Amino acid sequence: MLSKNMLAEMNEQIKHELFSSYLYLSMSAHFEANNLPGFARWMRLQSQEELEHALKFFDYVNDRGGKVVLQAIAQPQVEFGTAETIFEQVLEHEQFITGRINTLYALAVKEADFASQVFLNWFVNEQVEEEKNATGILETLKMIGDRSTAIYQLDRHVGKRGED
Ligand code: OFO
Repeated sequence: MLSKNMLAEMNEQIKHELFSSYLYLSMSAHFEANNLPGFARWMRLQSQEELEHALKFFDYVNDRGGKVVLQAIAQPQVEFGTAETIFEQVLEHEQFITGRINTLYALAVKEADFASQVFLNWFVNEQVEEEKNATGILETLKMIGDRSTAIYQLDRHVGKRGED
């Protein structure tokens, strides 16, 4: 059985994961509208991954005898800037999510909730990946600057996500 505090934090995390999914889908829509289909696809896949993250928490709460209570999800941003500023935002958002996972983990340690620690280990590793991926693309975008041919090529490259 999850503690009252842990249940509240996990329900809160479901909201954050769903918002992540919503945010990245909005970024995908932006890239679609700006003729960058590779980035649009990358964001769409990212959005789907975030939905899976939310469902991992959803299932775990149920497995531990808790009740999932879904919360309101804010409207995501609609207007975005350049690809570089978008990936800056992605990295910032993922750093925020890492902070959230750390908060949950710290609570699990404080409560000697070993099952939640094991469950959260997957997310600790995932956040290392998430930050690494966002940083990698952001660094490339910084190198490219506003050279449109290079942005076009990078768009084709990131659009191959999941194909290897
Ligand atoms: Fe992007 O890792 Fe979940 O939120």
